[in-house]
Amino acid sequence: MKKSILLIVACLAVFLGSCESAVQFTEDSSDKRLIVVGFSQVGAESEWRVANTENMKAALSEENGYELIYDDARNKPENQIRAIRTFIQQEVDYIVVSPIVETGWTSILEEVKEAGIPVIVTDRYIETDEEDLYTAYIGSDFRKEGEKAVKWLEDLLRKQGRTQEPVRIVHIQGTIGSSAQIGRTAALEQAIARNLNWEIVARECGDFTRAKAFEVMVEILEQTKDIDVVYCENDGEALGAIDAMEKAGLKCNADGGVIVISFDATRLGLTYCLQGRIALNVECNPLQGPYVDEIIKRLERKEPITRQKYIDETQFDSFTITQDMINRREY
Ligand code: GYE
Repeated sequence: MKKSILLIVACLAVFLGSCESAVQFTEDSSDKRLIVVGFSQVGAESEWRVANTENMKAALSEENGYELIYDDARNKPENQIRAIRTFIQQEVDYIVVSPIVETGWTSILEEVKEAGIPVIVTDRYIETDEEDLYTAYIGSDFRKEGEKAVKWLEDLLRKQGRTQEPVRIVHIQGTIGSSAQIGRTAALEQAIARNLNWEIVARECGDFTRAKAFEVMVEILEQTKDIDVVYCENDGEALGAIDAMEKAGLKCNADGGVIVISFDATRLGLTYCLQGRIALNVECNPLQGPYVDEIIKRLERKEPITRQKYIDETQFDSFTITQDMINRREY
């Protein structure tokens, strides 16, 4: 009898011992818990956007310490507000947002602030007077991109001796109210104001998509085919506009044809550039994921961060681009 009591006590001791080690294990794993991030993306309107989404997902992966809740807003600002409200309810650790348009952010970001969740804005900007509504920004200087484009065009036209004769420009804009549209449009407008021979013969919104740009360009060509330059605010639009022009019998090239200007410099856009059909492609770098990861990791370690960062960007033109440059591209 005594022996069996001893045995029961011994078993209990082993059992309790294993419980203790189980508790120990749970504590250890909670130290390595995943950082929960809600990411509200614009949509999937362009090749640039797809590359940006893939890059973000790779940087904010589970292997890298994250649980990513991804939301595609399908280019509708109201979807974006709804997604962010859901992230608050889910008590995420961080919110990353690529804003479709610049306006309409104050009240939702106040709700986020109230909940104590840091916000990292990527790609496009938000318009707000209250600086502390977001923690950090990483993206592109769209105004500067536009300025590079018009400067290149001014130089080309000067070289071609076209400083007096009328330069007839078609302007295909991106999603109205987005930072990429606002910055790239502003640079063109400023250039038109200083080049008295430049004129806008048509201006339409292509919504950053190839299909929409094709549609609007077909309509424009019904009005006029007397076009010197087509300024498109991304590669998708440039491809759509070129499809329409070539179908109508126009040649796109910087040497006597229609000069097509584009932004993004995705592989496909650069292939058109190598073929001479896009004259200038200003790079817009979508590889922003590693910066977002770095900011979050720094915030976790309570280290200082750079609050505002513009990513490095270059440009390519049909006179100097090579296949090798395209091969080296990541997107
Ligand atoms: O140029 C376009 C995209 O905001 C930088 O959005 C981005 C723009 C990019 O869909 O292709």
